[in-house]
This record gives sequence, structure tokens and C-alpha cells, in this order.
Amino acid sequence: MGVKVGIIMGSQSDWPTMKEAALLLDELGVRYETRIVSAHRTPDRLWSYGKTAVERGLQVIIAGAGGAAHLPGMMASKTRVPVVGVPIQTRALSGVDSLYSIVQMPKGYPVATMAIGAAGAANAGLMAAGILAINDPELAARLDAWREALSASIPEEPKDD
Ligand code: RP5
Repeated sequence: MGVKVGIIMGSQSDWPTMKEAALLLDELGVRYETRIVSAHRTPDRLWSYGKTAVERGLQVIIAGAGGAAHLPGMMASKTRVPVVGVPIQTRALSGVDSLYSIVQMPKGYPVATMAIGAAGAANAGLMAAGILAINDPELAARLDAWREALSASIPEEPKDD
């Protein structure tokens, strides 16, 4: 069976953040591919990735970008495969620029936009797993167990350091 999740990002510099999505998918036993696809620097790569996404069997695309973060939205324009957007935290504007660039899509081309930065990337992995789990009972069980373990790890009372 082919890879169902694509993790794409605008730059190598996005990888430390986007790796959080990959780590989550590793934990949940979901295979994925990773690619650098920039809306501005490699627009032809973006186009061909989006154009072939359905025929290649991708079912979710996680797209991270920072600053003028056009990658998730442009990818959503090019394919009906659901796109989960991750706003990368930027130095100049703390990622609010990335968030605003990704979240405010026009009607017709949605991007499921996560929180800024590492938590958003991890949640993108969980979101992708949740989508795939709809048709994959074994993955659904692993995701349920992951969620229960997280809940169980939270203490009832705070303590001093
Ligand atoms: C965006 O520009 C990328 O997604 C990245 O977050 C940002 C900066 O890229 P680099 O200059 O570090 O390659 O396209």
C-alpha cells in the first residue's frame, strides 16, 4: 500500500518544526513522505505535487510554511486532498504572519489551520491520523490508546519543582 500522508514544507528551515508531525505519525505507525515544496521558490514542484496527489493515493497533506506562507493555500487550490496547514513561528513576526497567511482562505478552498509552531505541527500529525483512522480500525485503536495515555499522564495536582 502506498504512502497516504504527505508532509511538505516551504524550506529546509521548517523541518525542525515539521518533524513534530513526522514524530507523531511514527508513534502511531502511519507511513508518510516528506518533501520541500516552496510556493515561491519551486512553484512548478508545488504544481506537480498537487496535480498528482490524488492519483498517487495521498489522503492528507500536511503543509507547513512561514512568513508569506502561501504553500498550504496554493496546495489546497490544486488538489482536493485535505490540506492541514502549519504556521511556522517566524523571527520577525512570531508566526502571526504565517497564521494569517494560512488561515483566511476564501470560500471553496479550505485549509485546516493548526496552531503556530511545534504544537501545531504535532497536532497536524494527530489530525492526519484521525482522518485516516475513519477507515482504518487498527489505526483508530492506536490513536485511542495514544489519547488515553496522554490523559493518564496528567497529574491531578500541581507540585513544586
Ligand atoms: C517560507 O519562508 C518557508 O516556509 C520558511 O518558513 C520561510 C523562510 O525560509 P528560508 O529563508 O529559511 O529558506 O517560504
